[in-house]
Amino acid sequence: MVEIVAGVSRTFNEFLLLPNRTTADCTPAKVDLGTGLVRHPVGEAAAIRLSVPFTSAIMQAVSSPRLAVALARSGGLSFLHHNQSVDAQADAVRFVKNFKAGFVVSDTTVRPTDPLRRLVALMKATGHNTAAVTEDGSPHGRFVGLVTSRDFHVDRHDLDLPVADRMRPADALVCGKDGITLSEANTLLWEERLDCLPVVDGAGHLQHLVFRSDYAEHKQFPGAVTDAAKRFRVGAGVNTHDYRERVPALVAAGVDVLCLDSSDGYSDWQAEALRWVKREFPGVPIGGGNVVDGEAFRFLADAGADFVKVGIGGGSICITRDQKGIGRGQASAVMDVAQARDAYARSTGEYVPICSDGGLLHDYHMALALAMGADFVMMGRYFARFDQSPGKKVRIGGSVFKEYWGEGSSRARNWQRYDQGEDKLHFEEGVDGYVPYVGDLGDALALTVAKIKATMASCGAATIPAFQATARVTLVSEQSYQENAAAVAVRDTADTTLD
Ligand code: RVP
Repeated sequence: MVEIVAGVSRTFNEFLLLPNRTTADCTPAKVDLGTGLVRHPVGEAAAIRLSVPFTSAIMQAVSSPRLAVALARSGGLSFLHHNQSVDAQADAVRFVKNFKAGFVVSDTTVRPTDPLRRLVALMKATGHNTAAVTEDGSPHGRFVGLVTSRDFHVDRHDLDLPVADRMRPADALVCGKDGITLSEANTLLWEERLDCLPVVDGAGHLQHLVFRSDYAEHKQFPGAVTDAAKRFRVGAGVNTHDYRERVPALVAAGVDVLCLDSSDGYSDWQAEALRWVKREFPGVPIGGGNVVDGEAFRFLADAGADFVKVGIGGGSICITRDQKGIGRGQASAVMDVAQARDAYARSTGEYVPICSDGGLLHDYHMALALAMGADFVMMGRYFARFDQSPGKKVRIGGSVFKEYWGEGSSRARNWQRYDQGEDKLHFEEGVDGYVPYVGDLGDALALTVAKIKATMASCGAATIPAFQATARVTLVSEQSYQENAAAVAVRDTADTTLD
């Protein structure tokens, strides 16, 4: 006889937060969105913490190395997708780990013998006014000098002259030694009144350039998520098929945290993969999922999961519920799993964070997910809208969009994830579409963070654990839901009219 689980399966749209008393010291500026990413003893801090509770989805259309850098810089973390070869994913991890904020590899580089004409063309192509001069014209060639657009004038100088005639030679320049920290480089820039500091290794080869004009940007991201060596942290998705090859390569590339990625994580395959990783790489945290109830949470936590992802069928591009009839309203799933996490913490002394994954359409949904017990959230659609996501920008009817497709769509051809081995009949669990283009990740995330801090201040909570402990939510009636939808429609029409 089928069991009917008690309670209705509810989504975030059905709830609103009630304000609690806001004490004088609970201002948005004092709200701390820091959160633990991985399993830790109750009462202690997690080995990896995020400054803001946001991770980007394990998806081709979302988590590129470029987005991973931007998100870690803003205080969150990306999980680079595994729908690519082991080597390509390891390279992506390496890109993020080797990325040195403020240190750029020269993209405007010439030989001393090149004519100024070539330099002018290159500057036009890259849009940069400072060029490195190296012996062979490569970004890491032997450093010979610097030349900027102030060193010559297209009307005053013969453009057939060699660059060497107008450049400032290396021996007349202040250079940094390879290994210099960003703060040491910035000190040199200011003390020596430089616009650009070339960083050169012991053999005289150019490594990076540090620009004064980037100084403000380096100072802007105090919450960046970095490891002990100040490198950005990055995660990677793995599957239950090729983890024995994939995980060692990702670990060798320097990955900080792994996550098993499956639309249904309550399986013996996940438990086996978790145990294998814990045995072979005990120092590398790994999450599991996705699940939608407490029973599945305990199963993965017992198998060693360092965090558990919650959500089946709620993703904006997901059609798993239509195709397989499997899933649960995200609000109900998060609340159920959060209860199991707390019970697990009480009985074992181990806190295993949970992540609400998918279906967060509005910023207030993120606040609801945290209030209902999520330690952090994972989002696809939200991040796919930014400059840093890999999808192409397209113009449709006067508006700009970015491509966004599900990992279960035929475009992603991620059959490994859904293939059950024997059965070669495939069906799609995701769709291929567009999301409105928004611009820079850092700018948009700052606005989202401001909104969530304001919500938490209204609810009288200055930290995520306090929010989880004291938040009160109410169910909205169908009537009030309709009224709100009507108000939103009026506002959206007004926005359009203003355009
Ligand atoms: P959203 O943020 O609502 O776009 O959802 C992203 C989540 O959707 C992912 O983290 C993943 O769990 C799920 N997903 C990704 N692809 C598909 C699919 O093709 N069905 N679903």
